[in-house]
Amino acid sequence: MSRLVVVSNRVADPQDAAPGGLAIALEEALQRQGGLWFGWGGKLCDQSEPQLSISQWDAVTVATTELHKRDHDSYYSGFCNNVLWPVFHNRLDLAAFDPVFYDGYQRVNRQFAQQLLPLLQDDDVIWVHDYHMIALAAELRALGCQQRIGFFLHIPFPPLVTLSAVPQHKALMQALMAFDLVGLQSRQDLQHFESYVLAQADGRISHRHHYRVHGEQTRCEVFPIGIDAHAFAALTHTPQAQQVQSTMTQAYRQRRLVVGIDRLDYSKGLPERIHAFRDLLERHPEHRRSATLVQIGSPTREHLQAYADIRSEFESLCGAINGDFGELDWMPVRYIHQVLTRAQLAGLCHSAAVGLVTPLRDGMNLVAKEFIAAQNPDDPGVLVLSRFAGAAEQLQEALLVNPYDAHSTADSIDQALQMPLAERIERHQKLLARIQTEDVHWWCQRFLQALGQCQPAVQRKPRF
Ligand code: GDG
Repeated sequence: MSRLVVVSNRVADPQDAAPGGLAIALEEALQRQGGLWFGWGGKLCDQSEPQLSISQWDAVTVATTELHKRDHDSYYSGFCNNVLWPVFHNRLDLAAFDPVFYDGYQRVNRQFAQQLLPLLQDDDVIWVHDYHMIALAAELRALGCQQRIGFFLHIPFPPLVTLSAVPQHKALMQALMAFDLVGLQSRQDLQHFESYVLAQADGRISHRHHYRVHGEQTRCEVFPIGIDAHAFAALTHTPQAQQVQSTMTQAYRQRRLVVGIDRLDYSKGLPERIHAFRDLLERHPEHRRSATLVQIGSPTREHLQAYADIRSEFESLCGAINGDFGELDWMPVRYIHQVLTRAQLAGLCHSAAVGLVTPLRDGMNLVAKEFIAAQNPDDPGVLVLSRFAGAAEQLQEALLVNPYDAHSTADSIDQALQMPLAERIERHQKLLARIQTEDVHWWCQRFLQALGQCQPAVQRKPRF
């Protein structure tokens, strides 16, 4: 079995007591095959050369590098989070196209390639993660790397017209074609990829899942990411989760909980969620005093202006709805700007009658799957899910909503709160079966199997 090399912007911390599903799945694959995890360790350097630190974590070698402060600003805050994140989430209005950002992005991708290359062995299989590293395979190939290189995009692949607003879109897509395998979250992402390749890059489909552009050939397929559904369900039995459940029962007595759990990101549709909840209370007064929205908005990328703006917009909407509808012993929205443990999140999901997952755009959305995993199968809550989340393609038995439409989203929350037990059980059984089968291990194995089937670059025809 080939050794697995995982590359991501950040490396998961082995000391993390509550790693997410992705870190668990990748670590498991790395431990099984033996492997190397390479990424930025979180340290910045000034003038000196970025240092590589290498440590061992059972069968896994962890190699972390430093970034120059200037590169970090232009690469991470600049091109990653001021260009690629907003554009790929359909927010051209929030993008800042400064050429300096792209230079930094290329420098960091080149630095990663230069530092990774000497660590590679001949039959390694390399799996690169996410939008921070689109240029990595091209940089590695330029240095002579011939191992198989796969790429998984965790965020949505944007429509042609949106992507082509990025001044460097041609170079980016050319770089993407240097990967042997490109994995996307949803069929819609694949359609967007295909329409770019066919219409903009003058490419063609050579055979199923294989695309050829200017002499480059890559395979592109859909691999929807999953969670470890059994592990998340097991968290609901931990003391921490049960503490949350009893706190919720005491604090809310007969009230029904509607729960939202998100990083406080503008892609997650948090202001729109408050508009929908307000609409629900206005048109369905029977839910006043009886339903409460508990919203975790965990801090994220707080140094960026767009994130400060979404936070103040969201907090002002929470204040207004509580002021307008709150009573001495009931508030419609309880908003918490903190990071909870995963066990606490599982307990919160388990206590909820409704899970409200309404991003405006999302590659997949793991919270939707975690909510399903955490339910009591004999009395499950109902998932209200945005049809603009990649998860909607798999989770058709959820109540699918258009989050821009407050009125119809409110109607779906009302429907969820009133849904008879038999219907809730029927929907939940189907959803649970799907997230248990198509879990994070299934995702990981399918991707690695497909990558293993790709011909190594050395056996392929010349690229240009
Ligand atoms: C990207 C893509 C794609 C949230 N608050 C807390 C906390 N979380 C956890 C959730 C979940 C994870 O963070 C968030 O995952 P999502 O999938 O919802 O969203 P992104 O962070 O935007 O992830 C996304 C994903 O990559 C995987 O490919 O699904 O579309 O955007 O696991 O539970 N965890 C803890 N405390 C919190 O307060 N411990």
